[in-house]
Amino acid sequence: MDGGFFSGVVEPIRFGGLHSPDPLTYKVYEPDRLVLGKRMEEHLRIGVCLWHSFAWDGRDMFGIGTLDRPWLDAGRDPMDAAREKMAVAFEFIEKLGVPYYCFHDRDVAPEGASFAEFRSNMDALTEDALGYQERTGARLLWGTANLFTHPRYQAGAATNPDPEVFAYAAAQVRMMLDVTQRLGGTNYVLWGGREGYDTLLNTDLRREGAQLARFLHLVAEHKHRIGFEGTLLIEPKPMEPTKHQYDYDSATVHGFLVRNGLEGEYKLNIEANHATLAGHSFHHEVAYAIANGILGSIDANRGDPQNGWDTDQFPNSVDDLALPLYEILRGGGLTTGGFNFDAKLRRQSSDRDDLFHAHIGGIDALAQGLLAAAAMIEDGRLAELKGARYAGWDGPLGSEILGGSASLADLADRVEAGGIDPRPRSGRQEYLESLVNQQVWAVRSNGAAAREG
Ligand SMILES: [Mn+2]
Repeated sequence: MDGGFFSGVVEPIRFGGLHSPDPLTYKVYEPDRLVLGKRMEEHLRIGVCLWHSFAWDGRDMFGIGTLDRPWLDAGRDPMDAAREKMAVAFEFIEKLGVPYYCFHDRDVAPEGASFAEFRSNMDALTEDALGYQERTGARLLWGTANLFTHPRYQAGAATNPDPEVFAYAAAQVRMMLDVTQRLGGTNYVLWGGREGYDTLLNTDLRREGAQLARFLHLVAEHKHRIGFEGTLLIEPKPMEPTKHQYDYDSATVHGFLVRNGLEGEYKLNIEANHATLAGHSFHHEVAYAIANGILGSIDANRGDPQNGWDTDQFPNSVDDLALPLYEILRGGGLTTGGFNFDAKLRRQSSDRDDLFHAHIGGIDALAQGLLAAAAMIEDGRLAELKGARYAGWDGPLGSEILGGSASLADLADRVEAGGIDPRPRSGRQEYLESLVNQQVWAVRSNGAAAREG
């Protein structure tokens, strides 16, 4: 491994343990460590995103770029710059030692002067990506199409008032489904970038809902036509950039899918920061998706509790990650999905190594959350107490009610005859919360630290 762009990182990042003084080591993440009988790497299926890390230079609405991303300079030959960007991205993924990456079409390919030129750029760069995958072992977690940056998408893609924009979006998604398939991607994501509205004064909700359903049907049909075996995912988000996004949260998307005959075709890509923007916890969104059989993949990041926007920060709270991971483990784990770091550096984090520190910290927090979640599973009390709370539903009365053999009048008659007289029982919330803390803290003191002795 030569110097490369990230010349401050000369060797792949390895496990150093909790007390390692070397900041460029994993403190908790050990890819081969077995957790509940499965390798840590296979539980977490970590991915690096190309957009925030390599296609964004740190600009915000108040200032120009602060990050050192020379391939983004205007005036560079677009294909040369695209090739340099891809080389640096794979250098990073290889040095970080994670198995997956994710990208939008526009993160990789210059748009050119026409769609045909865009497609030809994409084809050439897909060939390059195949070569890098072969050389580094990195795999594609998911591909997606950027249907929100170009001005043609200012009023949405599938939900645009102009059907020509719908058609243009179809062309991009067709191309990216093909590319994702060629690269062996295990999922394809649709994030409704601008599928929403800024004002109801110019928006026909009924039409836009029907357009979105049609689009999702077309994508699913094409997936089957080409034999793409990955999972189609929708990424909920309640607002930003539009005032109201249609894919508001997990429950809204689930309802939309069921209402439009799309159940079974799509699962969810749940983003932690989008959950909090929707007024939910990340835990809630994951638990809802699992309860309804639609959890697909995770965009790992966090918001800032004092800010109401999508800050896309790297996750660093084990407390916030342990319970979603507990739900995922209880639900049987991720299958085609993974944990993609849809997170970006703060724009003052302008050293090249900062991108490593950000990912190492996020990966270690996930690994520690995984250990805590596994401890909760092994302890068993959380599941036992929840089960005991519903035990009556497995008894004769519960079975009669759910089995449909008891009518409303039957139940009323039994209550009036005095045979049913329920008493309130404690939900034991504080006790349960303490049980969770006990597992999180126990892993902190006995887990990774003890392994170094
Ligand atoms: Mn995302």
